[in-house]
Amino acid sequence: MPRRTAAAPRPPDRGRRRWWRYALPPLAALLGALVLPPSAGRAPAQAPPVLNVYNWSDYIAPEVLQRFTQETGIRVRYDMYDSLETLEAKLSAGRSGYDIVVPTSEPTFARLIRAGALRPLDAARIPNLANLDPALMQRVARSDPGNRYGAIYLWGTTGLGMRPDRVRELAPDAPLDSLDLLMKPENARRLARCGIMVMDSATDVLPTVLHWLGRDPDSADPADLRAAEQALLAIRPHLRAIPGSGAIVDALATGEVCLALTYSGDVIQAAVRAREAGRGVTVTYAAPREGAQLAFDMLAVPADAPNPEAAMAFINFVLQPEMMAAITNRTRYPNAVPASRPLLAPEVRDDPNVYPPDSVLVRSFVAGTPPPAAERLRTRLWSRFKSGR
Ligand code: N2P
Repeated sequence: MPRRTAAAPRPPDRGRRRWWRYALPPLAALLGALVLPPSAGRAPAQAPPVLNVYNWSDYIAPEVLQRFTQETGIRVRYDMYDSLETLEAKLSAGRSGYDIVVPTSEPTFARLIRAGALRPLDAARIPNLANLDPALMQRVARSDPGNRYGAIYLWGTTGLGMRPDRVRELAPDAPLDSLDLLMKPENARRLARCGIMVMDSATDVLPTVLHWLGRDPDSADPADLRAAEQALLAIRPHLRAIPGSGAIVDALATGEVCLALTYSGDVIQAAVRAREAGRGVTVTYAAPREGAQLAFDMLAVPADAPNPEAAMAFINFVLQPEMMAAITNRTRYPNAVPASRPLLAPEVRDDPNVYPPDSVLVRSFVAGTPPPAAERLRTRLWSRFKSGR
């Protein structure tokens, strides 16, 4: 940015001073104040430090951000996304301006590490890394050997959100805990009347569909992907919409749809909101009995983060058991800090849809990272599904 005039040497004064010589510096300052962002003219020492967070929607307890600012003096600028595709597009353009992002361990976090787009965590500044469950951190070491680039924030499953009373009414013989409820066209056809949505994310939906078909969720085989496309196109006419996951929380909570394929905690949040609204809408979650997709979402720092120190301080702050408990209580996603468990509200701690029991975990799977060519096929498949062709 060009420096302003103050430091420029002036020609020696030849006697007749011109008014604009005096007017120029204040005018420049005034223009600068109008044109430049507020922090640009301030000395760094005076500027309040800012942490730029890019996180999933409905994925924080607001009081945690307030406490962070109170205790550290660091202000938080907070933006949200509701799919891995949106996050990845933003980060791959570079210079996102974010200090904290929350990619899923695979494929997004894995790809970001490989692309050099993340900065290693500064473990010396994050003593609370020791609070993380080593067994869970071991599971994400496949994408991040040695756990150098990320700490598990929250995790969860992908499954079915539904209004069980409406579903039973319209499809009495359909199983409530199986993906057949959505993926068998005869079920989708009957439920279309009360509204079905599938979240808009090839990355998070295709592995679930492939797994339901009995194929490898990470398959790069065009035949497998064609089968998944056929299955999706067969239910496409019965879907009300394929919106971002954020919109599905509202649609379930208000009763606008009776079936949706989306993230576990989002459904449970919708169930809580529906109950609180008291209008007779009941929402439940089911992890598919065929085996649920399990996802670990990582606290990570972009390589070009403007304020990496604040990012490390934030990760350390969030990993305190008390903060993690507040976040899980609010979002209904499980965390990876065991010492937070006794601090959880009993109805959250004991909800098998929040903390899946072993019977669900043994059948679950974690998606991998398809090679670029397969990724391109998946993206194209998904746009055909969305347009219904
Ligand atoms: C938050 C969804 C986050 C879950 N609304 C993604 N694994």
